[in-house]
This record gives sequence, C-alpha cells and structure tokens, in this order.
Amino acid sequence: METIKERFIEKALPKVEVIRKLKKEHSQIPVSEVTIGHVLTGMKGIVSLLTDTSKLDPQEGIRFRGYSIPELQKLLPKVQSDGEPLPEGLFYLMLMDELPTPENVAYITSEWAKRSEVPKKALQVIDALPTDMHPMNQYVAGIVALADGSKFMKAYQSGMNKKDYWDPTYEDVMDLIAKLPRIAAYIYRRSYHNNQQIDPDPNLDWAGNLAHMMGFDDDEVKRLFRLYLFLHADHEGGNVSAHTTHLVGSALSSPYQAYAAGMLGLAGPLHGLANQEVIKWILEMIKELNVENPTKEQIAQYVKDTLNAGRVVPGYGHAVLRKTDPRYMAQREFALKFLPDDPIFKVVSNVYEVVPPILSQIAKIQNPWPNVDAHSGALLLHYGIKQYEFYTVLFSVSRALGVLAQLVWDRVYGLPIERPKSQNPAWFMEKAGLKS
Ligand code: CMX
Repeated sequence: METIKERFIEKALPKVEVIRKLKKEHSQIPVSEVTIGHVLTGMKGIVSLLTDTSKLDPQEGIRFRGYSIPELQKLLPKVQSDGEPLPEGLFYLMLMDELPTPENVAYITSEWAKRSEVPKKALQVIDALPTDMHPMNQYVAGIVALADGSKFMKAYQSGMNKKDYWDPTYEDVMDLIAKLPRIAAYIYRRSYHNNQQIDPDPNLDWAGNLAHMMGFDDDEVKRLFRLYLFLHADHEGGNVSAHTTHLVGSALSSPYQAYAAGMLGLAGPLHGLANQEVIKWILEMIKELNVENPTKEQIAQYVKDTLNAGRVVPGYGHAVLRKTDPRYMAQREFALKFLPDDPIFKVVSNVYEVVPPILSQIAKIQNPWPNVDAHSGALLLHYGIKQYEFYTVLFSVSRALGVLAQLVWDRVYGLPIERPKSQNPAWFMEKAGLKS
C-alpha cells in the first residue's frame, strides 16, 4: 500500500470509532428542530449532514479543515513564493486533515499525472456529441463514460467486505480527479478550437496543466488557474453539488456516478452556472447600453430592470453567507494585482458598489452581497477565455476536490443510504391546524 493511503486509514480508524460511538450511544440527542418553514425554504439551517472537509460561517465564509482562505494562501505550498496555493495541497488537507508538506503535494501531483490518461472509450463518447452541446453536458457525459472503469464497482461486484469500501473509493477518487483536466481541456479544444488537442506537460502541476492543455501557457493564466481551482473546491456539505454527490454516493453508486450527479446540480443557474450567467448579464448590459463602461446610475437602472423582469441578479446572494464571499475578495485581490485596468473588472467593481444597496432594500433577500461567481468570469475573460458557457466546467474540476475527498470519508465511516421522509400538503396543513 502507498504511503498516503496507509497514513489515511491510520488517521481515519479512530474517527470511525467516534462515529460508531455517537450512533450507538447518542443517537437520540436532538441537533436541529425542523419546522414547516424549513421544509418550504429548502431545508436551510437544518443540521442533518456529516461533513469533514469544510465548514461555512455566514459572517466569515469558508474554512477548510479549520483554515480560512487567507490562512491557506500563506500556509499551502505554492509554485512561486508570492503565488497561489496549489489545489493539490488543499485536497491533501481535506483528505488527510493535516497541512501538507511540499513533498506531500509533489506526491499528489505525480500520482495524478500517472493516473491522468483518459481511456479512448470516454473520448469517443464525447466525440459523439455535437460540438455546440453545452460544455457541462459534454463534461458529465465524459465522466459517466469513465464510470465503467470504476474500481469500486468492480470490487463490489466481486463481493468486497463493507469495511473495505473506502479503499477502491480512494482509488477511483484519485483516478477521477487526475483525469478531469484532460476531459475539460478536451471539450474546450473540441468545441472552440477545431478539435486541435494539446498534450499535457509532464512537468506541470494539475492546475497549470489544465491551463496548458486548454492552450494558455502564459504564467499568469497558470497562476489564475491555481487560484481558481483552490477557491472553488468545497463549500460545506449542504450545497447542491456536495449534497448530491454525497446522496448519490450513499446508494453506493461509484464515485464517478456520484460526482457526475453532483455536477449536474452544479450546472443549475442558481448554483455553479451562475458564473456564466454573471458574465452573460454584464456583456448584455454593455451591449444594450451601447457603452464600454456603464456609469453606476446606468448599472443601477439595469439591476432594477432585471429585478422587475422577475429575474435574479446573478452572482449576488447566498443561502448561507451574509457578507461578501471571501472567495470573491481573493479574486478581487488577484485582479487588483494583475489586471487593475481591465474594463470588465472595472464594471464588476462598479456592480459591487451598486448592487448590495439595491438588494438590501428588498426585505425577502437574505444576503445582498456578492458570491464567488460574481467575479470569476471577469478574470477568465481577461486572459482570453471568452467562451463563458465553459466556465462551470472549470468550477466542476475544482469542486471534485472537496466532494470526492468527502466521499472517501463517507465510505470510511460506512454512512448509510440517505432516505428522508416526505409528506403531502394535507399532512402539513393538518400539522398547522388547517383544514385541507
Ligand atoms: N437577485 C434577485 N432576487 C434574489 C437574489 C438575487 N441575487 N438573491 C435572492 N433573491 C430572492 C430569491 O429568489 C427569493 O425570492 P422568492 O422568495 O421570490 O423565491 C428571495 O430573494 C429569498 O432568497 P434568499 O433566502 O435570500 O436566498 P436563497 O437561499 O433562496 O437563494 C441563491 C440563494 C444564491 C440561489 C440566490 O441568492 C440567487 O438566486 N442568487 C443569484 C444566483 C447566484 O448567484 N447563484 C450562485 C450562488 C453561489 C454558488 O452556488 O455558486
């Protein structure tokens, strides 16, 4: 057995005992009260999931295994000393619950490079799709095509013991994450660059290679990709992509199937697709107003028109956060450092000044502040990644790190199949003392 796997299970087993003890001896302790309001507002705030990898505080934002984004920007290994954390390091932290050394990160980079070859069968599935099919649909089709190679499913079919589930899950997770940059870049080159594919560079890290295979060799783009794949990796367990991956994984579907399902959730405009919606909205505003740099008054009017049309302002609001998303701030800092004069960045900055005061006036909106998706498109656009329909694929590549690290933990704990209870409207009316 390889070192990380050996150390992982050594660390994990005592935690398995804790979970067993909680289940056996403390099952009856209530952790949340469930009201009709919870059921009808998307179950927000009900504590009902077990997640190790990260925790979201409404005021402070995300912490990965206890570390905030600014802390990890200092503590995780980087390529340049003033550079961005390597996503490999964040994966290591989420999986192993300890900060990685540069050697640990180098090990993960080399493991993923070794496992990165995408079988021809999966590429043929993508090749069979129209090139103008939405990249997220192509991406998920590619992942599903990989599922036939699942080591977990093979071991399950051969009668694997329950206590060993985590082991082939770990193998699938490492195989799958390794292949994601190639699948993503393959779709990008196929849809937007005449299918002229670019081979990976064995000397590059996971994120740097994604930029390279998409056709971007500028050092700044590689830096942006490291930041991007670091920032989008995880956001606690209840968001649609994480929860779906966990839920589908609870049926013992393979990690490929569970992740594919999760990414179909990320493909929704209220979740990850918001990154394409933001840039689409900004470009449409610029086109409609026929100006390059709309004034704050023009932006305010456009925001009001969007709201009056019964649409959401993309990139603003959040189910949990009640402050500006620190992932937004980290991207803003990158923009201030590398592209302070970019015209779209200036529009994004003006939108940031205009939108929160308007949304704050609408009582039902819980959070008027920008989320991660309000900024990412402007950075990608600056470096020539204009095809905004592709943006959610990049989010997906990153999100694999958190949801799949957690899936290994789910399988170590032996978490059961999820099956909450549902009731019809008459049942709720009766609970409320109303006649049906
Ligand atoms: N623009 C207009 N209306 C908004 C709004 C926004 N940015 N944010 C919230 N609202 C509305 C909701 O649509 C809801 O209206 P109804 O009651 O009429 O349905 C009401 O305000 C209450 O919503 P909430 O409790 O504040 O927020 P939710 O938890 O229901 O929704 C979110 C959260 C993110 C879906 C919502 O803020 C939104 O639609 N934002 C725009 C889309 C977006 O940026 N999504 C990306 C989120 C980050 C990510 O997952 O990647």
